Amino acid sequence: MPLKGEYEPSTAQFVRDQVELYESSGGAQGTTLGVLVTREEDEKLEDVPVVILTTLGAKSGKIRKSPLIRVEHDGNYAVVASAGGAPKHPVWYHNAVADPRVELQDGPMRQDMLAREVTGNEKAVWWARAVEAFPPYAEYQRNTDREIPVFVLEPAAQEH
Ligand code: F42
Repeated sequence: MPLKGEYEPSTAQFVRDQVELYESSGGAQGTTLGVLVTREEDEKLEDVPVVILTTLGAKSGKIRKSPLIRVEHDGNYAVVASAGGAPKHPVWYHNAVADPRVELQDGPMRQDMLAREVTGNEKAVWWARAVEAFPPYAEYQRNTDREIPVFVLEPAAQEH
């Protein structure tokens, strides 16, 4: 069931713009993040796939949309609350904790998901997948004492 509420764009212009391009193109444009990535000592510019996470504002009740790196495995996804390794969690983290009902847009596909913060071995497995998709995550974690949270998103129909 799609989340209901008034959309409140991000306070960050590049984020607003990417969400706008992603959604207005039906997931055909704005679906990557150009980033310098080092893999096995080889550094090159990659267009890393991006998804759009929609959450309900934990305080405002408004619809919030965050472009995040696409980390997918067997139809489930992980989203990483890295905020570039900042000392504080991104605000959308608190939204997903307060209400696990989220929407995920991956290219043209949009689905209702349930977000579950993962820990321990399950987190380690997804963290490895996330770093494979976006190696800078490893550096972000090295550069902050904050433990960067990971949510696993499962299709809402599979409610346990
Ligand atoms: N951020 C990540 O954390 N991980 C990623 O993998 C990632 C990839 C990525 C790719 C492309 C791109 O363009 C951006 C990317 N980002 C990534 C950045 C991401 O999209 C977010 O901008 C970033 O994580 C910061 O999220 P934020 O939720 O802290 O955004 C701020 C700027 C923001 O919008 N703040 C709003 C404001 O008005 O200040 C509030 C937003 C909000 O949700 N408010 C809640 C409400 O109730 O409405 C309050 C919740 C509460 O409890 O305080």
